[in-house]
Amino acid sequence: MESELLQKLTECVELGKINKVSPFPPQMKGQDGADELTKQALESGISAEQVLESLVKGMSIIGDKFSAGKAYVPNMLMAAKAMSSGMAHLKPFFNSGEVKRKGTFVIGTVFGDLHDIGKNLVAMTVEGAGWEVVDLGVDVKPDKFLSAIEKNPGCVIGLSALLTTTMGNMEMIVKEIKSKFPAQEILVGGAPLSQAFSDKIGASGYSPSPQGAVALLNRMVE
Ligand code: B1M
Repeated sequence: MESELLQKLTECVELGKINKVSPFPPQMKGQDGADELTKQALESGISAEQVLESLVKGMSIIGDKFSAGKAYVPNMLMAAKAMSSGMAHLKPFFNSGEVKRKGTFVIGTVFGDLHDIGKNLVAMTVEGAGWEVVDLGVDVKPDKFLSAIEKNPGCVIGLSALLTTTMGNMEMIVKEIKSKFPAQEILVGGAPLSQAFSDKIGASGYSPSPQGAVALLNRMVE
């Protein structure tokens, strides 16, 4: 029963089934979508981590299909919408309820890049770990990061990039920030990145996962 529900959840993300009233995909008309199934899974006692894993699995399947030419941009978009509808129910589970904040983390997806699911997951996890999070959204240009640093002295900056083509924009942002604020801490992450790339562009740290980002942040305030 549990695995059936989680499997259905993965399928909803893969096929872009947002909720019951969503007409897409036509073969799933009238069926529960990621919205309802995530709620049901959590209510039935399945852990938030397991639910998240099933949602991410759906994204990974659609990504592989896209790579193989078997799915298209609108399919990825619908999958992202389905995933976001599920993630909305997960948000409270990521919040530990801690009142005192450890610091401020300003995060954004670099300019030229519209992918926000991973960035949102990092934001949620960091917030749940007791940090104040300022989310600048997607397609964020250097100026916006610079003014966020001025508004939030002592903050840590987080940069996310999902495209190999926007890794260069990340480098440009790090360069601009460092030229104005040489001591600014900057964390970077995103699927195409690596520790070597992070070192090359002069970021303070790289993490492939939200949990790793939390560990790096906590180490900065220990
Ligand atoms: Co895009 N897309 N996409 N896409 N898309 C990828 C990334 C791609 C790998 C698909 C593929 O070819 N298999 C490919 C990139 C290839 C490359 O550059 N190497 C790709 C492409 C090519 C494109 C377009 C160019 C397609 C086109 O138009 N021809 C276009 C670009 C648009 C743009 O940004 N300018 C495009 C568009 C889109 C949509 C808008 C349709 C949609 C995004 C919607 C949205 O985000 N709201 C989309 C999607 C959904 C994907 C896939 C399928 C899923 C991405 C995702 O959400 N993954 C993706 C294929 C894939 O990943 N399998 C793909 C799930 C998410 C939880 O993981 O984002 O990796 P991820 O985040 C992880 C870690 O990376 C890390 O933690 C997260 C949680 O574990 N992390 C950090 C991320 N940021 C971090 C920051 C940190 C620390 C960790 O510290 C600061």
